[in-house]
Amino acid sequence: ERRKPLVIVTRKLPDVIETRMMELFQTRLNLDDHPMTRAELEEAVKTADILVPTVTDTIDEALLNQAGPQLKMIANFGNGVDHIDLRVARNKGILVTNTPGVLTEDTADMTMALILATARRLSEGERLVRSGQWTGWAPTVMLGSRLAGKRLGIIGMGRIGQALARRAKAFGLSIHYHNRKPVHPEVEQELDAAYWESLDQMLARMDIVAITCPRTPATYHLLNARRLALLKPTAILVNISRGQVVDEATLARMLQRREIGAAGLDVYEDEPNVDPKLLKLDNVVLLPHMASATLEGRIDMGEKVIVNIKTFADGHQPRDRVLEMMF
Ligand code: 8YV
Repeated sequence: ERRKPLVIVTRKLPDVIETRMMELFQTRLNLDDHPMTRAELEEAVKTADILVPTVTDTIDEALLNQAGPQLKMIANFGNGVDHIDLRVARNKGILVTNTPGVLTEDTADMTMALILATARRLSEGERLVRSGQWTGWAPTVMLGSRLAGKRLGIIGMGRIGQALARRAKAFGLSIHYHNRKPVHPEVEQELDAAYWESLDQMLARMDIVAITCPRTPATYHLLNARRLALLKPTAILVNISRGQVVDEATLARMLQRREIGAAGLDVYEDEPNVDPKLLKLDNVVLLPHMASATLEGRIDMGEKVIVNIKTFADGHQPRDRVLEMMF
């Protein structure tokens, strides 16, 4: 029998996943779930055959240069792979996989939740009740804006963007999107979605903008100061992608000056640090990177990681292989 690969998992995963991994592989877990230190990560890449990192692990060139020749695979627990230097991994012959598909619906749910929460001032209303300052119903207090009839612009029409479009349609929003290329005409028709080749033109005309694209070299600060200034002063911006897609400091300043209506954010440029200006604003809804966080989703993600590792260990090409050119 072939030697079982040594798999090092950087964070605590659901128990069922850890148990299954222990059965299948020689597995080293992180039971108390502290974010791995740089020294621990260095040790991991020197000894593991297969590393299972998450978004909290920076797998950069310097780290990969410390990797031993036994490291053959990085089976990421998560979709986004912006924390992994794909070019260096490829040059070193290290296969990278991710977990697409299984977190689509949960993440789209949370995107819709952020749209609702910002448009209808959900967090603000709850803060009012909890503060004890609520003086009772009044006709012109806590007025939000109606979703039905408004325009939603989706940046990145992949799985999550499409799942969001389906939900948003049911709320009466008209669907617009910007993507590197239009989606299949049948999908476009089903979603009733209008393609904007020009992101700038789309931004200027939307009531709500949702960011659902991956963080790649091409999307870093895609919403920079110039593009944020194109938004209507009443616009709502929602981001469940990666913080680095938006210039966070500029966004915070513009929200403070009411040059942008509201923002719903699940991700930040320098997690877990959040621009302190944002914390003081009432027109923002702030979540701690939890858009995919359901128990079912985490188990599905773990199962996907296991299938990817097993496929690779059996000498086959895993379906969720991530290629640098995909980004
Ligand atoms: C994960 C995510 O929680 O998959 C992603 O890209 O941002 C989240 O769903 C996290 O990345 C796990 O590594």
